[in-house]
Amino acid sequence: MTRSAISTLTFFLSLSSSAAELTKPSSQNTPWIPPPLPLPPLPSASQLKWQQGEMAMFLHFGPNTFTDSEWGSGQADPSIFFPTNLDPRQWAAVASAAGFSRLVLTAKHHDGFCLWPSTYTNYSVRSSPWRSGEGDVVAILAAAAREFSLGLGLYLSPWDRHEPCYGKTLEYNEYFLGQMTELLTCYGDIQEVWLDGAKGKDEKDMVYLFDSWFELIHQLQPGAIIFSDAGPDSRWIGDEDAVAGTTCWSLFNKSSAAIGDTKFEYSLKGDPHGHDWVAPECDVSIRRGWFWHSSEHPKSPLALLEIYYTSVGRNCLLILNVPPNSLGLVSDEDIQVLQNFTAMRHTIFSHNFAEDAIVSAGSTRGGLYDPRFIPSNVIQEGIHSYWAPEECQTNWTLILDLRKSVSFNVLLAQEPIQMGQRVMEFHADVFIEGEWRMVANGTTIGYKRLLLFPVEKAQLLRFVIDKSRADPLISYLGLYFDPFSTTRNLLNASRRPSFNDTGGIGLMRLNTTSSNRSLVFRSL
Ligand code: FUL
Repeated sequence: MTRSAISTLTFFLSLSSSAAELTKPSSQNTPWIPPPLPLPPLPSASQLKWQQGEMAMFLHFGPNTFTDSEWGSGQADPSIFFPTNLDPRQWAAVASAAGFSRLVLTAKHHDGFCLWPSTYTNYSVRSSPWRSGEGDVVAILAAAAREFSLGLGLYLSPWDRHEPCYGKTLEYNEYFLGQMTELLTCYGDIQEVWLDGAKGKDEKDMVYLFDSWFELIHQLQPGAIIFSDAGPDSRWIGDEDAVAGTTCWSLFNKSSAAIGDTKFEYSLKGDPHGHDWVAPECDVSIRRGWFWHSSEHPKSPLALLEIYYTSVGRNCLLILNVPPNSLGLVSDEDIQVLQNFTAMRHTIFSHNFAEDAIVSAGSTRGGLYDPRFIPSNVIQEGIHSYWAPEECQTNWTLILDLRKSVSFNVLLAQEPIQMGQRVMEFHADVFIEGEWRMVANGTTIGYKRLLLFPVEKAQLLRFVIDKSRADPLISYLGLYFDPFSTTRNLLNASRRPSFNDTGGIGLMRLNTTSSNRSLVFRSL
């Protein structure tokens, strides 16, 4: 060990925050220093709750499930919709067992067929033989979600290939908001409204009055997160593979984005100078297509684990599509894959090697007598306790003494995002053979950052924040062992071709200009 390494180590370990040091001496009546100022933009209470949910289950279900198609023409006879064993309770049970916090259903996909008996169209479950036209998939799912304490989200496709008034601005926007109102007033708490910008190449021009939609949604369901290419609450990351940018900010400028005209690089990374908090959401299907097809099979559990690292592990919410089959059930093979995926996450994340670490820091806001900002807060789970450095420091370092040498290959870091997303660059070193050796580095952290690296055996880990928008705050550091993944594929993970890149009608890019408070869409 070099002389400077020994002295650095001795210095940090002398700062370690053992329980004895945390008791404020009674003679010392110095008032506590308040928490640092939050750094805007900040997430709303709903955005915070949404992000802590981490994973949602997407359910693509409708006539396409029975016609073996992805983008239904809108002409399929409603009699085709006849799931003999439809059981949304089973969907909810599967989601709950696999650790999903929400269910998001395609209440209406592009074919225009409504899974609830909308009063504005005959193209719905009401015209199907399922339950003699008396059924309501949204209602049954809402009850199942409540039973399993899951949130409910709904996807109402703007593009409607059945509805005759599609293309007529006033009529269709009235129609759409009428349906939206039914969905947001008849089924209890709706936590997410999912909107996309997909539209077929030769489709009619259509002006969606997005601002009015957003206002109505927030008025009827103040706690709902609105997802679209451009927010306002969560944004598409720009691919359907759930591979977010290794740099991934929740900061964003809504005015720089438009629904149906995604700037992929901008959506993928977010914007460190963004004025809005628009958290990233990654959508991907467990199978190749979004709807169930008898010829398709689920991805492997390992592929899902990789997706978890590149989405949840990069500050995003993962919305994983698990399409019910034509019986109306999640297929056994999908359930098996989800069970193995869950077991893998459990194996990795149920043992944190840093759980009992002695933690020290270069500096601590308010000193070590004030328990609110002490280094050991980073081994308390969650984002509500955190370590804060003294103000005006540039040495932002935490050292974790694991008490014995252990093998690990995953680092989990979290920021208390309720205080703003701050960290711009960081790295982690292990102390091996008398020297600090870097094992991982990154740019953004956000709500959750997972870094996988070749297995290291060490007792000391040094976490250094190299660059930050303001004093960095760290709420959690964990060290884990992942026996399943190889770093080769993960370190290089980038965008893979998505379903809509390769087949079907293809996504049309739309050109957007602003007109008053609504967005105007024109075909390119
Ligand atoms: C896209 C749609 O075109 C796909 O069919 C699917 O619903 C996906 C989640 O969103 O925009």
